[in-house]
Amino acid sequence: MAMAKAPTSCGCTSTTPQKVDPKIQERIEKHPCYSEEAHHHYARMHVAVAPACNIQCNFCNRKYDCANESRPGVVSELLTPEEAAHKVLVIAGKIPQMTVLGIAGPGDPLANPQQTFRTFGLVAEKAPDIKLCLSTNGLMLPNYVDQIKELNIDHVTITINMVDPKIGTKIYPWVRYQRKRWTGEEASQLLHERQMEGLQALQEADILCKVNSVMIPGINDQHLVEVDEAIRARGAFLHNIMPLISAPEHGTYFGLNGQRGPTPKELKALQDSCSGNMKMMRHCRQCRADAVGLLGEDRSQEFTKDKFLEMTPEYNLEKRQEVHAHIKEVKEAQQSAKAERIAKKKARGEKILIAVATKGGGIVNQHFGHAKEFQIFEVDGVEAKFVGHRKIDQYCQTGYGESATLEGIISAIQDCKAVLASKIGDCPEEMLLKAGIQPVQGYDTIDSLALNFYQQFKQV
Ligand code: CLF
Ligand code: SF4
Repeated sequence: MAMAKAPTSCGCTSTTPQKVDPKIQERIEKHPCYSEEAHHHYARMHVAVAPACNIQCNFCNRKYDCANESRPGVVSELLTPEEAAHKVLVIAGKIPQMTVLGIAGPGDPLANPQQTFRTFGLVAEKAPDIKLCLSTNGLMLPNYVDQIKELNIDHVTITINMVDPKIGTKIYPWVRYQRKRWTGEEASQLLHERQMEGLQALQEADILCKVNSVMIPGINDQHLVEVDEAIRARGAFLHNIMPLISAPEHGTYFGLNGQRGPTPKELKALQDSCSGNMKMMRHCRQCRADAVGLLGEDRSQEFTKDKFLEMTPEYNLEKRQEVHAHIKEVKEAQQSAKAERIAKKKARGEKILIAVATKGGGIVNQHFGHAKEFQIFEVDGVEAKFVGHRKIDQYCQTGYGESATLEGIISAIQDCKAVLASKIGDCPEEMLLKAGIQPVQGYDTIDSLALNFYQQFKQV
């Protein structure tokens, strides 16, 4: 997708709209980015087919993937549309819960329209149950909304970091449009107008649109409230405010000039002030342009070009539908258990945070030492609500844990009262207890283990 190279894993909380029209619910229920609930069960994949970009963002270094949806410093292997379609069919067979194909770079997909649309066309023809998703900086969007609609691309993300061109001059040094290089306020004015026009056109075409914004402290942080209002007024379905990730080694203008990213607290405060009664995405992981798997996992290394080109596609629609039907059953059972509990209990207690090691499915099913992130749940005795994630270094890499790594992990979850994992070793158990975090081992639904812990916690 096309966004500036900057931000990264947002440590955000996530919310799918409280009340969503059932028809829209159907359109998002298997999309892990558009539905927080779906992200526990369904995976997405990206194919890196779009190398060129038509703007410059101050948080981007062109040596790496588009930072609008990627972690800075990540480089993806470029694919042709045919290679990309082959990869999609391979992964659709191996990971049947993969329901969405996104094109998000490494440059801007709409600055590479032939490659982007050819890839989507090939996949639509061979794997009709896979949702198509596109992410762009928006400059060329108005030109392509008809083609997007024709190809049934139902999810489009635009990265919008400003609606005031004066602020834009601090983010975008130039824009290339109609064979001309635009600079200064004119460049940001043009980008802004094209983004708004594109957003409006998506709404008129009934295509679901998410807006990503990179939060840049001191530049657009306060201004993003205005951006939020402007995009919602034009029909954006979801707003994803991501933190700028900026370091000198990324070689970006911001990185080299000491521009800092927001703290998790600043990010959350801004997300809260924008959330109102609308949808705010808080479960974004700022993926790579070749990401594969659940949002919280990265399986891209299993499917590098040398590997997937040797694999035979085993796409099987019937088998995929069976897997999806099973996921639906599991989700429904978890939802009805939750509804039952909510109906029984009236008073909600004090809220506490709990860290969870999970490989997805709404289950505590991962060893403490294997986790690369913890999902964070806010528990009040009635429900356990997903509120974000914390990336960590994996404790157990070679069969043994590193004590320096453990210290880092504990400091990342020090505001949590407990950590839930399917197994926790003696050493981390001891250190967690010392830090005042209760280690809880079990293999069950997150809801069930989190609420059991809450009861014990309140009794102490
Ligand atoms: Fe990919 Fe983006 Fe589509 Fe999702 S990602 S193109 S909407 S399928 Fe998702 Fe990744 Fe965040 Fe993007 S977690 S960076 S929001
Ligand atoms: Fe980089 Fe272009 Fe993406 Fe901006 S839109 S982050 S310049 S690739």
